[in-house]
Amino acid sequence: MTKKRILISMLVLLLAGWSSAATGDEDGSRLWLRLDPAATTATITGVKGTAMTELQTYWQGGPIVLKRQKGMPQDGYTIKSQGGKTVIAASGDAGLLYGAYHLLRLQQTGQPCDALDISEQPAYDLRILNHWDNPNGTVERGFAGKSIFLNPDPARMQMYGRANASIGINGTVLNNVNAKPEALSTESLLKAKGIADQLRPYGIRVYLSINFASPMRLGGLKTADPMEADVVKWWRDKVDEIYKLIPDFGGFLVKANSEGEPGPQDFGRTHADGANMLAGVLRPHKGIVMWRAFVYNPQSSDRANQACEEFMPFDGKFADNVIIQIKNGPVDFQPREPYSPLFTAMKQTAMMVEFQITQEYLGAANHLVYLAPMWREFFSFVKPSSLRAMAGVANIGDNVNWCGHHFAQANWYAFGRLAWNPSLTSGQIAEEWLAQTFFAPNDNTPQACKTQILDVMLASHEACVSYMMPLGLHHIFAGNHHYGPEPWYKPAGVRADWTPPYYHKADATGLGFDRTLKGSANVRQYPDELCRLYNDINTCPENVLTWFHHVPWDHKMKSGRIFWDELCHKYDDGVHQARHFLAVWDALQPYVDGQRFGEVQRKLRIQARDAEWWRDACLLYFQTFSKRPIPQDMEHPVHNLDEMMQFRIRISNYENPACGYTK
Ligand code: GCW
Repeated sequence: MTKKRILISMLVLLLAGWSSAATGDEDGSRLWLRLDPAATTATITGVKGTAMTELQTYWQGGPIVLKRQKGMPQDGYTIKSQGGKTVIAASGDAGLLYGAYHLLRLQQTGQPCDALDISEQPAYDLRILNHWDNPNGTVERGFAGKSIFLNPDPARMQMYGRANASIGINGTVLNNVNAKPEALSTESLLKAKGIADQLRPYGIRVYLSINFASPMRLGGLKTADPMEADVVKWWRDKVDEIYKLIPDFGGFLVKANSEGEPGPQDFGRTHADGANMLAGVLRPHKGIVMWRAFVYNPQSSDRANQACEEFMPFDGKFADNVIIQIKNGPVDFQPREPYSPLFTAMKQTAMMVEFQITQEYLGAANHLVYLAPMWREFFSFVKPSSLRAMAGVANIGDNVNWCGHHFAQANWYAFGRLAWNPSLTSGQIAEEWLAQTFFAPNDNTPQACKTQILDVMLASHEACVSYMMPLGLHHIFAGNHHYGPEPWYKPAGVRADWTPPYYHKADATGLGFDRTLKGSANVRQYPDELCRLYNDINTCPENVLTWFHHVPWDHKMKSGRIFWDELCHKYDDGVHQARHFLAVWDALQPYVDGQRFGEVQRKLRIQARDAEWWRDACLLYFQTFSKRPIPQDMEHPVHNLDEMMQFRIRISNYENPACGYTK
């Protein structure tokens, strides 16, 4: 080859490389941390550790000093520009790490980094992910593949550590709350130790879910009665074994006497007896017990009443290292629920909220539903300062993109950011996530496109509520997989509180669950002012109307429409919004890499079809009770009810719904 030809072919190669870097496909595996290693290593001095390594690798600015400073709040940090340097100060390694990620976030979102005077501290000391991962690698309500902890891959664990640390998450429960006794076998503990060792550099402690009957089923004892000395001894020995392996082990998460899981009530003891016994053996090691309030039995006339009924008698009776972990709503992670009244009823008990990041009831990993607005809604009722901690049920699996849907990563991100600071707005969080995940500071995406996709995120939760369960409807999902609509589902032999008719109570007079003082009196569990508000059909907010009332089909709504017409319009609005989301995304094609663009587009198409499926199935079914026409001024169903009732979702494994509704 002549010199000239060599030069030309080099140029061609260079250009090819350059163009694929500019438009190159991305698989989403880097999450929001799409930082490229810095070309030259910046001068980072001071405390050595993960903060220093991260900055040395990714920081593209001037010199940084990492400084330990006594007396600062746990995990808090300051970042100050001083004499040409940036000084990050914190009392410990975790604070320095959070400060480092703060700085990297500024860099990645293109913000000025030269005159900084930042001071941060988290709202909660405990910011914890709950993984519902099973020992065989499946993930309950997981839609992103298998458990990342099955065969923990070091590179993946490192990325998991970095991602969590970058948003302030500092704890992880490694296994499902439906826990197998084997979770505490020596073999499992050794595995947990391996994971703990990999996550420690990122300030993350590990916790385990336990099976309350472990002393019997693993230890061979005759009982698991928390008042029996040999049971207490079994737990003490087990806990000692754990702390020998994992000196900074966080503690236990417990689902007891719920949905068939064993608990202290099986031995004639109370939740307080059970929780306090475990708290006692963990206390010398500074471990905690997170005891879940998600308990209900099939006999009750209103499942929404039960957490208060079961837990109020024990308010003030739990040990100080027990935290009661309460789902945000009184039933179960529905698209919209009022807040769980236990949060305002309990006065002398440490509480934490459990949000569900994985979209069990929100379209799995197929629908774009940004959850920050839903969580912020919870905080408009429950004061953040009344809580001790925050937990989120993870949406993470071994899929290349971690969460199954590129936009589901935003929910992991938002959970961490809100656990750090629950008063951040949904918009702020979405904007910074989008900037890091999709748009580089100097890219050429038109501002209008950026604003539109931000608006899609912000509207997505309400849209999903509209096309699935507007106006306070809840739990009208298909049995088991909870993906599509099945408001008619009521097979013989299934307990009533697992079937939709228990919740919607559709009949010739109207729709909804009467939880007023004349009904199940659930309203009484709320503070007086809210009780009055919810109890009266004319003052009850319409977005929870059928949650609290059996609403007559002709009830006059604020819009002037009758309830039936309003319901129809809500469903239809939801469908139109879902289609609009797709249109907004399509306009982004020139500005997003091909792989992620295509993957998101495919999911948005599923979402738009599913929205139609929801609308048609629910309206046609409820119409058999309302006997009223679909209003003329909206789109009419394009399916038939029989077709909808016969339709079975085509998924071999319901925990991984590959596709939504298609004919
Ligand atoms: O929402 C229900 C889920 C179960 C889950 C349970 C719980 C882990 O359908 O899959 O079990 O709640 O939170 O314990």
